[in-house]
Amino acid sequence: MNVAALLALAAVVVLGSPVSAAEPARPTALGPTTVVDVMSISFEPNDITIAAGTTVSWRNDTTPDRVHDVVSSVTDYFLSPRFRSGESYQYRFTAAGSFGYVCSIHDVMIGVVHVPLSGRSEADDQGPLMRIRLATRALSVGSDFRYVVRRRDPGSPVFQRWLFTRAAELTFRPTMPGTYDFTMRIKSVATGEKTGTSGDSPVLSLDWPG
Ligand SMILES: [Cu+2]
Repeated sequence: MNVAALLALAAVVVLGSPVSAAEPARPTALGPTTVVDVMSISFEPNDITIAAGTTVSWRNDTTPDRVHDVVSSVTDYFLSPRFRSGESYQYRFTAAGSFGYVCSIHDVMIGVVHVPLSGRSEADDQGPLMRIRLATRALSVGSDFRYVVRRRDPGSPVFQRWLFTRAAELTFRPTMPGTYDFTMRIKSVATGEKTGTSGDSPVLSLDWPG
């Protein structure tokens, strides 16, 4: 490459940089972050509750250096490579549920991440309406996973399976006044595995009238 060509290339790079600098560094923002310390033989804390959209950063703090990983109890929901002291693994939890995980190298190392459902009760010109937010985004058409939502109506002792969906948000029109409860877990269509190793995700309760 001659000098003129190099200068032309340099000009393109320089001219291009203000444009790219104005764009986000990543296609999606990480949002809020919570740190879990990966110790010699434990995760600290090993039981956390976060809002959907939060990124968990598992930071390997072992001295002397010990290699660990982070493996979801549901196959392929999240899975880190092995990482050393000073390194971390990040995963953004976009959907509600209880997510158990383990270090596959040291099976006494276990943890869980709880992500509560959120929602609200409101009304429009057709009457009362409940909006239940399952996730910050819908699952893609090719995804092996589905959101499994259960509902307990006022006066009912049990939850009923309600919906099996990829959608991020549901709307529901209550037919009688009282408290409606909702829970969600995530199911793999291929393996039948479900998130929520210690029961359901935290219950969302909505009242009508609100
Ligand atoms: Cu480990």
